[in-house]
This record gives sequence, structure tokens and C-alpha cells, in this order.
Amino acid sequence: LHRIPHPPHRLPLLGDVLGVSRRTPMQDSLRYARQLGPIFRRRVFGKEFVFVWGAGLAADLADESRFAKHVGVGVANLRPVAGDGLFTAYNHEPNWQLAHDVLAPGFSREAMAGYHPMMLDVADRLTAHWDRAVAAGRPVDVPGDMTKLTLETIARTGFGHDFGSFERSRPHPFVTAMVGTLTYAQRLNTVPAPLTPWLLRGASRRNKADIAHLNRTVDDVVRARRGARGKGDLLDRMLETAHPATGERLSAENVRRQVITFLVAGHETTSGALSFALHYLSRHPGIAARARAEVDRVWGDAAVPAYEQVAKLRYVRRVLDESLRLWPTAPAFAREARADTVLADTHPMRRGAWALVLTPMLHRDPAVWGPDAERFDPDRFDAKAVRTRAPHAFKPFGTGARACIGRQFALHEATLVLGLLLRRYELRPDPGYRLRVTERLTLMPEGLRLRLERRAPGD
Ligand code: MNH
Repeated sequence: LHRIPHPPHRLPLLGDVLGVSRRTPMQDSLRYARQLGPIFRRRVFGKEFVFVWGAGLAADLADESRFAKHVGVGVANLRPVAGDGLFTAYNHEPNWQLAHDVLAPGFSREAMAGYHPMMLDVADRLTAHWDRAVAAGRPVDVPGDMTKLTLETIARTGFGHDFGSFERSRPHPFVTAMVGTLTYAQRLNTVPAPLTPWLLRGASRRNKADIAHLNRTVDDVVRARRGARGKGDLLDRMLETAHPATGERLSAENVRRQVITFLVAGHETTSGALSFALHYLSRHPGIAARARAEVDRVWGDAAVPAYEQVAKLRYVRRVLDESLRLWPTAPAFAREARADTVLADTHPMRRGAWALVLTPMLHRDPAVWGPDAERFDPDRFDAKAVRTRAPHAFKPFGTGARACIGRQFALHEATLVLGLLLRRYELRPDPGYRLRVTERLTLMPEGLRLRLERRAPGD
């Protein structure tokens, strides 16, 4: 460990906290990364964190035979909410494999094709809402509205539930409670553990109330379904499907954990990804024009795109990939050694030792992405560039057996919605806006507003 650099001004007890903010732990780490290089450590209140972002080191951590997901830091703080749900389960917990096998078919091609019409329905509500803003000459609240869209999408496709987000002027209480628990989980990393009962007393009480609210909401959704006729969605799988090999089923308590997991994991990150993509499209009219031309060409004048027509938007998908490169909305994941090993032939690690892969920096490693890595350029994802790039240099969805189960779902939803929005509107940036990123474990462009114009047909 002593060979791994750390910030120069280390305070006794507090550690490396000079000039950092508890609101932006990830962006502070990006600053340190730039100073300290591809592997570095930060000590926060006596706890040592190792960060890795060099492409070679990250590729070694992707070796599944020597490393596995580590449930720690931010993820472990969510255990009181999500328990042994898929995202927060320890590798050794039997409910991980069980739930993974039962739920994986819910993300197959056929399942996705079944979600497509529901995704279109929700997108219609968004455009109706945005048409009203255009008519009234109002700018639109991009992160707010993307959150409504993605929450409604996962609630409908996963659980046949309608939160009515677009009919509300304030966020649904479920969203408020969810944002509260995510923010609280992040804050737990920024105060010394022995002091949390004092420092976070009020916040902890609110967090308990938030968790109770999440549980109640989910229990209502599940109760409404039990005994009702199945819709073949995720909830049906959770309630009805037995494991193909063992015949086992998910327990009622585990179903509750999974529903919360999917409602949270299934919308927060996609909403950020869409928001960043819209930001970049509004700032790069040439790229937006090229994407729009692709939509017009591939979708023609079909009133609504068919399922197969979404994956054909290759350039729109590159815009999305490039947004996820610069701002991977789940900005880190942790890997632990399965047995004593040496990371990249240089750093000895004991069994169980772990490191955080800092994806926003991995995605900017000049050794892979070149000296202009900060520049937004979707052509980095054209087929040839992808083929010739070092493997494991682009990891917005994590890696290995515990990588994101919802990847195809998120990509289909986001590509579809970007296509629909490009086809319908011109995106005008607010000239005074400078990108600011807020953190609540996930990333979001803070306060992003856009002015829209309806495109005339045939523009
Ligand atoms: Mn998702 C795991 C990023 C969309 C459900 N997701 C992960 C991980 C990353 C991630 C990174 C791995 C975390 C870790 O190693 O600790 N996820 C994303 C991003 C998007 C996203 C950037 C959108 C963009 N995720 C979605 C959607 C769903 C979903 C949509 C559900 C519909 N994700 C999950 C679940 C896991 C996960 C569940 C945990 C999988 C497992 O451990 O088996």
C-alpha cells in the first residue's frame, strides 16, 4: 500500500479531506486522480480507499478468475433498503444466483420487444408534456422530466404500475423517498462511522421514514398483483417463476427487496444518461443534425418506430455511448481479490482486498482515448474504433457476472427516446448554462434546462 500515492496534505484523524466537499466525493476523486495518477488512495476518517483508473490496471481487475464484485462503500450503505436484492447481494448469498436466473429471461430480446409498446406510451406522455412547454414558451426541466420518464417506464414494464409522474407538479413521494435514501447512503461515507449517531441523527430518522415509505409503496404494488392475472412482466417472474434447475422461488421478503432494487436501479441511472446526452446534443448542433438525419432515414415517416427500428439507430447509440463515456452515471464499481494476488504484476493484494474503479477517469485515460479525451465525439464508437481499442476501457455498466442486468433495457429505452425527441424538436441550450454535476451515488447534470422548438415536418 505504501507505494500507492496519496494526497500530500494528510490530516491526523480526518485524513485527505482538505479542499473536498461532502456533496461531490466523486468529482473530488477525479481531481485527485489527475494529480496522483492511475492508482492512488484517499483516507477518509481512518478508512483507506484505493482508486484505480489506468486502463491496464482496470483491465486486470476485470479478470473474473482473480477478482469479483466487492459490496462495499456506497453499495453496502444501501443494504438497509435493498437487502440481498440483486444489486446489493454479497457474492456468497444464495439469493443472488436464484434471483439472477429467475429474472434474466425478463431481459431477453423477446421480453424487450414486449416492453417496447409500453416504452412508447410513456414517451408519448413526455412529448405531450414538452409540447405544452413549447406552446407556453417555457424551457423544460431535463433531469426532472427524464426522471419522470424512466421511473414510469420501469414501473410500467416491470410491475404494471403507474406513478402518474407527468400528472404531478412535484416529484412522486416515492421519488423523494428514494432520492433521500440515496443521498443519505452517500453521506454515510463522508462522516466518521462512530459519530454517525450524533452527526446524522435527524437525517437517520428521516432515512428510516423514507425506507418505510419505499416498503409501503412496494407492498401495495405487490398486494395488488397477488392473485391478479399475470402480465408476464418482472413482477410475475418474481412471484410465479421457479428456478429452472432447483424449483426454488423468491421469498416474499426477497421480492420486496428486488422490486425496490429495480425501481431504483432501473431509472436513476438511465435518467442521468438521457440528460447528459440531451445536454451534449444541444451543445453540438452538427452532431444533433447528423443524429436527426439518421432518425429520419431509418424511421422514415412511420408514425411510431417498431422494436427492430430502434437498434438500427447506430449513430444515436454512439451519442449515448459517448455521453456515458464522459459521465458514466454509476461512476464507480468495486472489485475484490478472490485469493492473494498481484494486481498488474505490481501491487500485491490479499484475499478480500478491494479497489474502486473510477469509471469517469478510466473513460478519459489518454493512453486509450488520446490527448483529446475530454472532447465529446461520438465517432469514438464507430465500429472500427471499437474493434481496435484496448478491451475493458469502457465500463459504464460494470463488469463480469455482476455487471448490469438492465443494460439492454436502458439502451433500448434511451435510444428510443433520443430518437423520438430528435425527430420532434430542435434543442436550444440556455447560453448561460455551464455543466454542473450533482452526485447522489449517481450523477446528474444539475439544473439543466433546454428551450425547444417543434420541428416543421420535412425539416
Ligand atoms: Mn444497472 C448493476 C450501471 C440501468 C438494474 N448497473 C449495475 C452496475 C453498473 C450499472 C455500473 C454494476 C455495479 C457494481 O458492480 O457494483 N445501470 C447502469 C447504468 C444504467 C443502468 C449506467 C443506465 C444507463 N440497471 C439499469 C436498468 C436496470 C438496472 C434500466 C433495470 C431495469 N443494474 C441493475 C441491477 C444490477 C445493476 C439489478 C445488479 C446486477 C447484479 O449484481 O446481478
